Amino acid sequence: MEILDPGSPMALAESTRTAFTDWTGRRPEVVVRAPGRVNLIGEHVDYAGGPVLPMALPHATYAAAARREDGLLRLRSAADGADDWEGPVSGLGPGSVPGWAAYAAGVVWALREDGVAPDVLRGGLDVAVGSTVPRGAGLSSSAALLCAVGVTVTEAAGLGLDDALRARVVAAGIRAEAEMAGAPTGGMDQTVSVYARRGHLLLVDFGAPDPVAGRRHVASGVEQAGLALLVVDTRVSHALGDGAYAERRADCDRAARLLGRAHLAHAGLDEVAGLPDDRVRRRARHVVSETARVHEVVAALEAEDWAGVGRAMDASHASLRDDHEVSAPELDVTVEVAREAGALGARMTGGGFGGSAIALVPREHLPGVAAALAAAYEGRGWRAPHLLLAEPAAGAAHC
Ligand code: GAF
Repeated sequence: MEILDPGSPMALAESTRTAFTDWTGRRPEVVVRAPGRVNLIGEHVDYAGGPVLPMALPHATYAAAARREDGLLRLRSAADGADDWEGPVSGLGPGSVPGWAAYAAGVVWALREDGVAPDVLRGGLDVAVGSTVPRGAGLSSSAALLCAVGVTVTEAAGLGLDDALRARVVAAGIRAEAEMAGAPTGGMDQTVSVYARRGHLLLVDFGAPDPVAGRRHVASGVEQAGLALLVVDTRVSHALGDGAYAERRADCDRAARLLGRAHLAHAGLDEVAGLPDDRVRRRARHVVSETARVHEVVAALEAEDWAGVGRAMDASHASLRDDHEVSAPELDVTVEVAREAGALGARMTGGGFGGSAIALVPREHLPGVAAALAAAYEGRGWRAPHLLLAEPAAGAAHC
């Protein structure tokens, strides 16, 4: 079974530099790395004002860039089938850019709208990107792209990436994904790609009045405890994913309105039980119960109670499968097989409807879990899953 190697950051930065030079005939002025992410727990709660606990992956997107003087944005990706794109920065706007380039151009547009780096964006930019974040795997290849390009803009302007500027890059990434790429995400993915710290999970409370106070780095301790976080990419991505994500958001917004709550995650289970519509009630129950599980996991991590972390992961999966209805058969089989083969807990991770699962596995059980997954997939006639090891990496920075 294939283990997806994140590659060496130095080698990947160098190959992105070379790709840029081969394409433009000049040296890039900046090279930036921004990671994909995997979420340990706190799923489908960011858009409902709840807490999340993701980490950055060592798998990342690399972007090399240099300024221009003619107002053009030119984009190139090393990904298979990704066409080059170019157009004036001044002409960017929702609906103006197709495909992958909508993300890269989108963040440039959103930064320009916010007044960040006006000189760089007046002059234009050449940007070449390459990535080791698997696409369509629920591991935020899009946030990695958004944040990598966003930070190349701020770096090209010579701006120091302080906390306030990071927040503007995150906001531009969220806006670009919603308005240029049509995906109304909750903000977890862009936040962790920009703010993550090596060896740590990032607790972000999307219901906190102050977003800075709502963020805390939590030491992982997984590796030191002889455990591993195994990510299993089912390699299935269900087409209904996009519309269904927006439907979940709409159900949660409705529940919050009915309860008179600014943030559904702040409601109590008793309140939610009184909601009139069965589907909306189950969606709300997921949000409220998942919110409690995030706090349980933070406490369990701090107490090194690994069985407790595993139990909460299992309960999270059941809630996402039964109440929020965002799982998929491949994800359900993956978590069951991983547990039977020795995982302490397992759950789907990310938006769902396919994509990836995450399992907390004692290191000595890793080969057994991999073999059991290979057999289970083969027995069902499914393509073998891809595996990767989630070792918490740092957030976006220049290379
Ligand atoms: C996707 C979204 F982009 C996030 O904002 C989050 O809602 C996640 O699905 C589910 O937890 O990754």
